Amino acid sequence: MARVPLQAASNGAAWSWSDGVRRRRVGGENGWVVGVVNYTLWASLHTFLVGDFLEFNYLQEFHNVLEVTEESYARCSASNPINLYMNGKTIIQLKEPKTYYFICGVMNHCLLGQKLEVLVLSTLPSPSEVPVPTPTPLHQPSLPPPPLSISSYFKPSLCSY
Ligand SMILES: [Cu+2]
Repeated sequence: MARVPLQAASNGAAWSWSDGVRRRRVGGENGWVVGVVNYTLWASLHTFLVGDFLEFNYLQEFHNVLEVTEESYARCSASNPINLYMNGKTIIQLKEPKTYYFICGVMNHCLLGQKLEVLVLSTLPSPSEVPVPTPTPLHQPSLPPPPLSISSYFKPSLCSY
């Protein structure tokens, strides 16, 4: 057993990793749907790194996943997608440090907000740059913090919602 938690279930963030590979479930437990999740907001609450996986869960009768260009994303154009996925559970590895654009190509779902833009970083930003909202604790813990290790950068605190 190298690294521990495979599921950060308590906060519903629905992401997991093992051996340093991180997988994010798009939209959390709602999945890839129309009219429920603000995917721009969802993406803003997460950090995406090269090598991470996105998992789109959806009903294939109703939705699909199109990777598109920035222009097509802005216009919600489903013509000439870069990639098209429609198997109901689409897992995509983010292999490059760039902005990826995804839309649903079914009817007007994209215009209704079923669109996702993710900025993929090559490395984690330094901790001081990560906007982690920290609730003010009522009592400061008296124990010293655990030693900082590489794996502690991957704790769900980066993905806290
Ligand atoms: Cu859709």
